[in-house]
Amino acid sequence: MPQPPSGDPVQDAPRTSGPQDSAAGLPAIARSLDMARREMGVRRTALTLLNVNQHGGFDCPGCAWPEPDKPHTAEFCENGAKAVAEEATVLRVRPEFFDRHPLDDLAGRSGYWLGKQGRLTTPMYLAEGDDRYRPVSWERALELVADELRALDSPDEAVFYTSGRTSNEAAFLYQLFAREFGTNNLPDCSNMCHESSGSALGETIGVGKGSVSLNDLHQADLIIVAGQNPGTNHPRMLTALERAKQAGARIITVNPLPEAGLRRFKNPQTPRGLAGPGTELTDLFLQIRLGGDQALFRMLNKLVLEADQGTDDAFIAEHTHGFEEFTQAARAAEWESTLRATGLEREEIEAALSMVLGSRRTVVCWAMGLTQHKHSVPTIREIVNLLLLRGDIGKPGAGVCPVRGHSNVQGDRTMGIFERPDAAFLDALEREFGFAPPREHGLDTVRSIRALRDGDVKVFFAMGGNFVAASPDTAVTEDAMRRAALTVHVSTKLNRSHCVTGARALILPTLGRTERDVRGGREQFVTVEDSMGMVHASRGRLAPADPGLLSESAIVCRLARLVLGEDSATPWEEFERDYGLIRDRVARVVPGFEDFNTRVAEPGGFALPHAPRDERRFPTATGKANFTAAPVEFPEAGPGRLLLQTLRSHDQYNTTIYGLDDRYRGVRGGRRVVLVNPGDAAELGLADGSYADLVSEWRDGSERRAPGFLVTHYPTARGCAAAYYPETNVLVPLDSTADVSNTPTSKSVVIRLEPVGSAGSAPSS
Ligand SMILES: Nc1nc2c(c(=O)[nH]1)N[C@H]1C(S)=C(S)[C@@H](COP(=O)(O)OP(=O)(O)OC[C@H]3O[C@@H](n4cnc5c(=O)[nH]c(N)nc54)[C@H](O)[C@@H]3O)O[C@H]1N2
Ligand SMILES: Nc1nc2c(c(=O)[nH]1)N[C@H]1C(S)=C(S)[C@@H](COP(=O)(O)OP(=O)(O)OC[C@H]3O[C@@H](n4cnc5c(=O)[nH]c(N)nc54)[C@H](O)[C@@H]3O)O[C@H]1N2
Ligand SMILES: [Mo]
Repeated sequence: MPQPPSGDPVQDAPRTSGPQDSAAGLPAIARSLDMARREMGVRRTALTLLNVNQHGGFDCPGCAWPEPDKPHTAEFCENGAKAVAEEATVLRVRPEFFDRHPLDDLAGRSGYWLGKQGRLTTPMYLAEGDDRYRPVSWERALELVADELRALDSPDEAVFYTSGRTSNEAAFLYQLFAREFGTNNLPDCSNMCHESSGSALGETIGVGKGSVSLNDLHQADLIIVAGQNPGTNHPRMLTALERAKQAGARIITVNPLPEAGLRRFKNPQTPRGLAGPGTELTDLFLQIRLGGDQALFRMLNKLVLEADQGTDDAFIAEHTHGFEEFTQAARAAEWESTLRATGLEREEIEAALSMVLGSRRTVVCWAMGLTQHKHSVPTIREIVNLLLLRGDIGKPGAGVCPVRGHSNVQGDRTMGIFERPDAAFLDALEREFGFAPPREHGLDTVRSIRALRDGDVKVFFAMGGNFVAASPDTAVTEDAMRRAALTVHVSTKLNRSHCVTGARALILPTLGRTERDVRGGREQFVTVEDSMGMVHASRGRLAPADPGLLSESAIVCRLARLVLGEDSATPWEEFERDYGLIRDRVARVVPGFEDFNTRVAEPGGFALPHAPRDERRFPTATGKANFTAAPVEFPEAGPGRLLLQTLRSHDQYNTTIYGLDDRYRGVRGGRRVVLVNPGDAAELGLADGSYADLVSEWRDGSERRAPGFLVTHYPTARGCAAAYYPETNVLVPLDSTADVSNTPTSKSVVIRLEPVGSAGSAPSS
């Protein structure tokens, strides 16, 4: 019988042994079955894992990587299995739990411990001045929220956050409710994630989404994977890379770290992968310095311009704008600063160039390594410049591939979860629902934190996620949250955001992806959109974690009726009983969803239109694909300092910690580890196995500290350290954000390391 971990604070005592050079294989299966069995027991494990990503089953709550046309019987990946086990656990958090654990006690627990207690079952209320959460009925809980919302001086004093697991149906209702209530304050996890991709792509190609399908990847000549660790975060992408390689593709990896999954993949679906050597994936590894990518791509662009027949002149003439200005900027690139920015050798960049020139179809994939820097938007635009030069957008086997995080983060945006909606979307809402939506832009994540801090926002409502742990500048964010009058979280699992609350707080437990959702006497299904713009159905198979749970859609419908009352002409009650009616409305509001209910009934679903991909049409301000020519930037840490990136271990899902190992990087039993290049460590006098505090230095002179990290010598790029998120979020200054997208710069924080204790012994703090 599964049990939650006993002791806490969990002993964080990491041991390290250096990076592995292959990913997946048998250990991946062993590890995921082990976790699944501990959370779910044996029978439930089998029932659940067989339904992941099957037609007629549920969409994996892990990542947003698309399903192949014909899913393998066990369309299986280690971290998908862990995500499912985390949700489908048989452990429960019942009202008595909160009696044994008053707020003070919960606030002292690790995120790992909180998450391992099991699924939330009952609405819980923390009254002002009370020391613990107490059970409340759904009616009372929603009345409490409604009373507080109605008492606000302005709808803009409320913020409605979304994490990216919310279904299309729930997301559509949620944004509709917020806008009928009167605000565009709809920040989401995307603000901290791929916002830079959306900003850069919207401006340059006219659509803020990727332009490739899975088949394009399979057909590419060259795939560049920059700033991404698919072995851990998108394991099924390795299968696609393997298939592309078998068809003759070459792969360039651009990363400060030698990530195991990108080196060699042992596909657990094939005998060769299970027992044999697996497939070598990367042909050229560019071990770049943090934030050096814009300089790298600018130099490649200059070299492409200079090469004989390097550019697709017909494409450039017919489809693009701004070529002359860009050419001037690119020709000015010089080697000295490029090599300093990238930390690469000239020969390495020339090797990449010859692979680019030898490819007729290039795909560039990226994730957080490119999106979470000050200059992320110009970096991604520079990638677009390369693809435009080569005519590599809007043809098979080529294009841009931002690889999304949360399983429906892209769909949530499509459904209108966005603080800066465009006028056409609001016009469509107005026509369909007969109300005047607010036109003024709302608050994104960082601006919401500032507004909470400054007392301008009083109600914080979250549809999923773990806002205080995922956001930057933990101390500032937690103080800001404590200033709210009411904080509300619709959640499946306990997390830090339930422990750092406004004067009053509510936990509203909800159904997960894996569970049957029966409303109006009928089994409902929901839909999601993957990273490549495919929309398909998701049907839970398990009995709900508790019979009293409401779906996210039901919660929104009931709350909307209470808050909006007679003022709303929207049929909230009908929507709650029949999700098909929600889809009918989506079909009339969101372009590309015509005949939504019919088309989503097809196995595998349907593809959303994408003008650049489908017809080489670029719906930008100029009507063409735009070259851009931003000045090249790159971060520099200064003497005695390092640049720190904050990233994921192999045993976590964002702020949800599955376990304390990071197998591929050789870290076990703990998370407070900082990976440092041996050359840097020698210069700084930091022995392998010693301990140090990480101190971030921000330009206003302020300092932030994360104490007690195990210093681990590791082959990361010179000058560039790495440590896990969310333990290091305390180091990311709230005001350190990307230009244009306002995304926190989680991948370049200037730090110094202050040695503590003696080598080999953990500090007492
Ligand atoms: N199992 C699991 N799956 C997940 C998640 C999870 O936490 N666990 N999270 C989901 C979410 S929300 C997201 S957004 C994705 C995240 O997926 P990733 O972006 O792969 O996640 P990170 O761990 O942040 O890894 C960043 C990668 O970029 C590299 N990198 C960092 N800075 C730079 C740089 O300046 N230049 C270059 N070229 N590389 C750099 C790092 O070394 C690392 O390999 O994964 C999703 N899937
Ligand atoms: N320093 C640093 N900070 C980062 C990042 C980084 O790389 N470095 N990455 C950023 C990125 S890419 C992202 S996407 C954000 C993530 O930010 P969030 O999406 O806010 O955080 P998660 O940890 O994914 O949220 C986990 C919680 O979601 C709830 N949950 C899980 N499934 C469901 C569901 O089906 N419904 C509901 N209602 N709730 C559910 C559970 O209660 C769980 O505790 O963090 C960002 N923060
Ligand atoms: Mo993300």
